[in-house]
Parts: sequence; C-alpha cells; structure tokens
Amino acid sequence: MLVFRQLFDPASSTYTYLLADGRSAAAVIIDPVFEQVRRDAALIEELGLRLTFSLETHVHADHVTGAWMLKRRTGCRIAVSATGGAEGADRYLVPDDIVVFGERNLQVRATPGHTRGCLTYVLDDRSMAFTGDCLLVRGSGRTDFQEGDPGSMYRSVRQQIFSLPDSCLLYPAHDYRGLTVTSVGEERRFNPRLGGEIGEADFTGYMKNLRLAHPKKMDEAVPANLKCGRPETDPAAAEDPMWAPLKYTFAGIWEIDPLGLEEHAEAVQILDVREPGEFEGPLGHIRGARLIPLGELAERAGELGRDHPIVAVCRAGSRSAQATVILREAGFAEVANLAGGMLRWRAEGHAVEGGSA
Ligand SMILES: N[C@@H](CCC(=O)N[C@@H](CS)C(=O)NCC(=O)O)C(=O)O
Ligand SMILES: [Fe+2]
Repeated sequence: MLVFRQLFDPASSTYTYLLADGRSAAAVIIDPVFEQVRRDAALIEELGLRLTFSLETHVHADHVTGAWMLKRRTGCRIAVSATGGAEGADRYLVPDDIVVFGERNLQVRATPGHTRGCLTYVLDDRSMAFTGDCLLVRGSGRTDFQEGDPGSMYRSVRQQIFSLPDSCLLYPAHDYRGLTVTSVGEERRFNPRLGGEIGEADFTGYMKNLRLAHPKKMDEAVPANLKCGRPETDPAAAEDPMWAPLKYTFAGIWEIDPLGLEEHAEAVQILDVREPGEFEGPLGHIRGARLIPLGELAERAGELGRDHPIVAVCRAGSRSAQATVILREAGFAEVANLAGGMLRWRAEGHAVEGGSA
C-alpha cells in the first residue's frame, strides 16, 4: 500500500509530497519547505512513518528547502541532483538512480530546462511522477534564470515526461491557480506551451516572452538551497517553546500531555474552558484551575496573567484546542492544550479536585 500526501505552502505556492510504503513505514518527502518543517514532521510522526530521504527536484529560487531541518529532526538523508551545484547532501542523484523506500521506489530522470539540475521522480509502477518546475499543470517552469534553457526543457518534457503512460499522474512543484494534479495524456493534448504539434521553436518563442518578475526571495533562497537549507546560524530549535515539553500536531496545535502538565503545574496557569456544571461535575477539575467557559474566553482573556504560560483544559481536549487559538489571537504567546483533556488526565491517574471516583 502506498501512503501519499500532497502538502501546500501558501506563501510560495509550493507543493511538497510525502510518499511512504505502508508496509514498512519507510517514507520520502519531495521538496519540503523550510517554514513548513514543523507541520510536515508532525504529519510524519502521526502517520507512524520513518523518513528515509528528503529529495529535491531542483535548487529552488523562490523558497528555502526544509531538507536540512528535516534531517536534523528525523535523521533522514538528503538527496539532490548531482548537477544542481548544492553542497552538503548525503546522496547525489544521477539519471536512472533508484531511490528506495521500503518495498517501493522512485526512478530519477534528468529533466533540465528550468534549471540545469532539475529532476523528475517517477514512481515504480509509473502511476505517478513528480515533475518539479519542469512541467506544471497546463504550463511549465520558467527558463530565464539559473541556467534555464527553453530548448532543453522542451526536450525534457517530450523525451522524459511525455514518454510515460498517458494515465501517469503528474504532480508539479508549484501551481499558482490552486490546480493540484494532471496526467501525461491530458498535458500531451492540452498543454498550451508543450502539447499537440507545438515544436521546439514555438516553445522557445513562448518562453522568451513570459516577462515574469524574479521571485521575491531569490537572493535569500538560492544561496540557502545550495547548502540544502542549512541556516547561517544554528537555530537550535530556537522557535520551539521551551517552557514545557510540548508537541506540535498536524492540526496546528501545541499540546502538553498529562505527565508534562503535572511536572510543570506550578509554573503555568491552568485554564478550564468547560461549562460551570462540568467543572463542578463528576470528572472534577485540576487543582488550581481557573474556569472561563470557551464561549466567554474571547471577552474575558484579559483576566489571565501574561507572566505565566497557559494550559487550556476541557473534557476531551477539543474545546481547549480552540481555546489556544483564541488565546493566541488575544496575544498570548505561550499557550498549550492538555492532550486528551480531563478524560485522559484521569485515565492516567492524575489527581482531581471534586468529582466522583
Ligand atoms: N511571484 C513568485 C514567482 C515565482 C516563480 O517565478 N516561480 C518559478 C518557479 S521557481 C516559475 O517557474 N514560475 C512559473 C510561472 O510563474 O509561470 C515569487 O516571487 O516567488
Ligand atoms: Fe523553481
């Protein structure tokens, strides 16, 4: 079984792809984005996967890769094109290399044109290919910088991508209109730059007149990507909260587990967002908890101190997750959700005030 996820970075309109062999849990990620590493790592953990490789389709000009940060977090290896010029990778890929993850694999194809080192990754059964910024949905990557060349892009698409089965789904590294996927058959017919009877000279003429502004982050992104996204100064998880052992979820919430809260209870404010009847009801409440029902929280957030982190609590952990969102909007930076709420707190044997046994 193949595990497959298409992830999106809205700031750069980049697609990141997570693929895994369901049986062995071995996974690869293609084109991770620096700012989304925490999200992607949370998904990998929640799905129970083991990241073996972070792969790049090319040296990106518009965003910094998350490869180095993912390697630090997960121990994965970084693989890049041998001809892209990037330093610090663990593996340098050449055409026809096979990247194995469990019982599945990706075949490497050279598809230069957007950059000299652009790669396309083709899934073992040729049902999917990841084309980077070579072929986009009804479009193509630009060819006007980073040794781009319309002639080689035309040949890459015609020889390396259109030679795949018509049914092969194509997943690009970007889409600026929100389109997510296409196929070889439809691009061969309908791609306005590269499909049908369009010749190399037609394509070159088209590309010479795109008139696109350079990517806004180009001066930052290219040097960083030539080092596989290694930051200038070691961030040492600088942005991760340090006040307690917190876990970030793919849902976008910082969570603390019952044991973590027990150990840090003295240093935090415990905010119970259930209704008063629940607070005094059979589940009881955590000692020292302050009650502000979720429906009143936005108005009454000013009652909370700004000098101590806040842990939000409810019955099962869902209303309190929303409480953390409301508190962040109200300007509280150090907030977390008690994972599993009072139900888990009690199930794991932690003390309550009030309530029934
Ligand atoms: N406005 C975007 C431009 C992004 C851009 O130039 N993207 C490249 C890929 S790195 C491309 O090929 N774009 C094709 C297009 O926009 O049609 C930015 O500032 O980042
Ligand atoms: Fe690109």
